[in-house]
Amino acid sequence: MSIQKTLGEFIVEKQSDFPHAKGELSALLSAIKLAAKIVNREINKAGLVDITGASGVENIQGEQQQKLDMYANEIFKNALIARGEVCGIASEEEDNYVFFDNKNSRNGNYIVLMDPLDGSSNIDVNVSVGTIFSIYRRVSPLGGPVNMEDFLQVGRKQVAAGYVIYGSSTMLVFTTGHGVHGFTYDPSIGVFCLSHESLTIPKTGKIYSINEGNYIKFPLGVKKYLKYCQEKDESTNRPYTSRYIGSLVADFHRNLLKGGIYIYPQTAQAPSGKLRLLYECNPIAFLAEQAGALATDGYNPILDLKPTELHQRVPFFTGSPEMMATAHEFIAKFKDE
Ligand code: P6P
Repeated sequence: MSIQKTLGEFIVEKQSDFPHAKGELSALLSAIKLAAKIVNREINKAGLVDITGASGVENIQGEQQQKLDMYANEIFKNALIARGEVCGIASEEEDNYVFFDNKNSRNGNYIVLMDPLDGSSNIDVNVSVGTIFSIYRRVSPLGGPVNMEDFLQVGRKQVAAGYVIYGSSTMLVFTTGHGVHGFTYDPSIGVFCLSHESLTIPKTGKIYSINEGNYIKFPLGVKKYLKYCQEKDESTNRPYTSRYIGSLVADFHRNLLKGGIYIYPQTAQAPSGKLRLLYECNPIAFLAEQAGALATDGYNPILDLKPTELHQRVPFFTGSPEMMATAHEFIAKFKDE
């Protein structure tokens, strides 16, 4: 029986892949690994203890904060503070960025942006949810406070990014710019084991993921692309299959493995779409490009967009390159209608 490589062993083995890191990025990823195990434990018993459901508090997005959202935020924040490599974080659950102002952390070289529990409205109905994280080197002077410039870096500057998916099994999927690698959690021994090395998305697929309930509000090009997906044409394997569970991490992960496209477009009411650039779209886009997929706002690569504010939203298209090319053609063709 072969013993799979653990995440810890993999990080040590790939140490030379981490730019500048003298083991710091490795320690940072280990902190994320620890926090993921703790959050996983709480999610797996969420139905048993009073930790599901809304907390009665709204976050800056004006969304009902779920208790597990806040719990996950604290767990990841504390795990990162404890390690000293991180000098500050930004989070969907925090109105502003947080400076880790202690002697241990203020010399940290890295900042982390995260969505601690994405898709959390699914928790109460036992549907997969996820954590998304994005890691940059700080640009502010070492030893001093972090500032907004640290957090508004363009996505291409990320040194690492990943997600944890709490699903039928719990997986941690990450990249440091040298491919995308997936680790499946084995709770019987408490370790993440390498299960998907060098993940690469199929060039095309048969799955499209979008909330079709918003159809009448979509731009014409998106509507035309959806009709294209639904038409019968055996030569291009259509009609495609619609799969959308309202959890970006789960929808992206499935499409990464099977091929597909995920779309959260702008609408007249939400001209910038819904998903947040810094801690949802940028990390997923880094993973996407590392896995041979594309990630755009319908026109430009997500990773090239210059952020202007912490919680800004962008339209988000990501998936198999051939499906993305076709979607872009429809969007370009009907962009002025
Ligand atoms: P809707 C979850 O709130 C999220 O940010 C993504 O995980 C998910 O894909 C999307 O929003 C779902 O949004 O409007 O379709 O419910």
